[in-house]
Amino acid sequence: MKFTTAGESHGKALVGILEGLPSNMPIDEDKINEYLALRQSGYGRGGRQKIERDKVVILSGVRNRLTLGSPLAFEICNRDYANWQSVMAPEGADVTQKRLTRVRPGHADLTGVIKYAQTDARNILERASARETAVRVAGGAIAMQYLSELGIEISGCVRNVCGVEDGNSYTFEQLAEAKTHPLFMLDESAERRAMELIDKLKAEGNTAGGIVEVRVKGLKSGFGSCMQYSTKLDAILCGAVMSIQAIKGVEVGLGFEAARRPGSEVHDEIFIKDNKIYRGSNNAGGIEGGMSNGEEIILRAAMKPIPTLMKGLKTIDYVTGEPTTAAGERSDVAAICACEIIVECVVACALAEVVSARLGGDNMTEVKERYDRLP
Ligand code: EPS
Repeated sequence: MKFTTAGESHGKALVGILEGLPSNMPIDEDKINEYLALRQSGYGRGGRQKIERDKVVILSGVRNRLTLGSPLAFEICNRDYANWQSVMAPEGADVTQKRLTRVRPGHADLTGVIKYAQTDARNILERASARETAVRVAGGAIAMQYLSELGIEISGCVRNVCGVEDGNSYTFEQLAEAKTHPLFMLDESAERRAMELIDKLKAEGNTAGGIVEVRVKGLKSGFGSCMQYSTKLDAILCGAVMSIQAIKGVEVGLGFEAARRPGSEVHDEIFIKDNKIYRGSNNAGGIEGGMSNGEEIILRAAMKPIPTLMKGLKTIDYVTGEPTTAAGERSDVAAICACEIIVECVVACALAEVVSARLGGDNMTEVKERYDRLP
């Protein structure tokens, strides 16, 4: 399975191509659109989300709601393009408008203009923008449908917003409720404090990041491999999550905490009862030796604060070389709920690729039979 995306933030549309799906897999467009709407939701979002109403348009690879086994291409239109056509149109545009030269610290602007020999950071930010994550969510929502055919489910919640933490333990089933909360936080007291903090940061022209937790249930053991570094499941999943805009760290299971504890308080002891092997805990987060071990996969990702601050950080104008403050376009204050959805979807894509590489199978029945036969 292979997934490619294209599209600029204020261009005509975002486009995705998902190759390698088996045939005869049901595709539920409503579920894709549900995930797209969830990505747009959450407390702390900015003005752009009032313009966009993301909906997937499937262009190929599906007939009568079933995959054909051919590349599945789809698009999500940018409604904002109507306001940007004169600046962005591929067939001719006024590129003297909407120039961005006051490069933003923490964004791709400065390194991008140097690397791609541009004088206008718009030619960089349009692609570096987190708008691209809409198409990754649509692709991930399709990958989730593949995994769900095998009984593999993905869920998650927000754990921390700019230092306000929810440290409680939740079962996988409890996580489903998180998406009904304004900040996807299950601890209502922490969520209230986080919302107050977002209000305060907004008033200051500031932004917030946070930590999300995403878990996978129902994945059998043995996915990924201990035989070659590039095939290790933790490396693949963490690499995929790190590829999301603004992600600065990923943990598996206990993560960094494992380094602070002795071995006896980290490694999950193994037991057997009624001929069934199980572990007494899941500090490994479901992955040992680069392979799934049959327990829940537990990942946490840290998102840095959004780098477009209304109050503008110190920078230079790249063209004049003069010190100035960074461009402050309209911006989200926090996009941590979007981040949670995106991490789920990116994990779904990466995992579907690993699962399909092991199982193969040209049609969904064949794939299911092969999965069911695994121990
Ligand atoms: C983004 C800047 C903002 C966000 C955008 C990501 O866009 P604009 O400059 O148009 O206001 O709203 O995110 C989305 C549009 C989206 O759908 O998530 C950035 O610079 O990364």
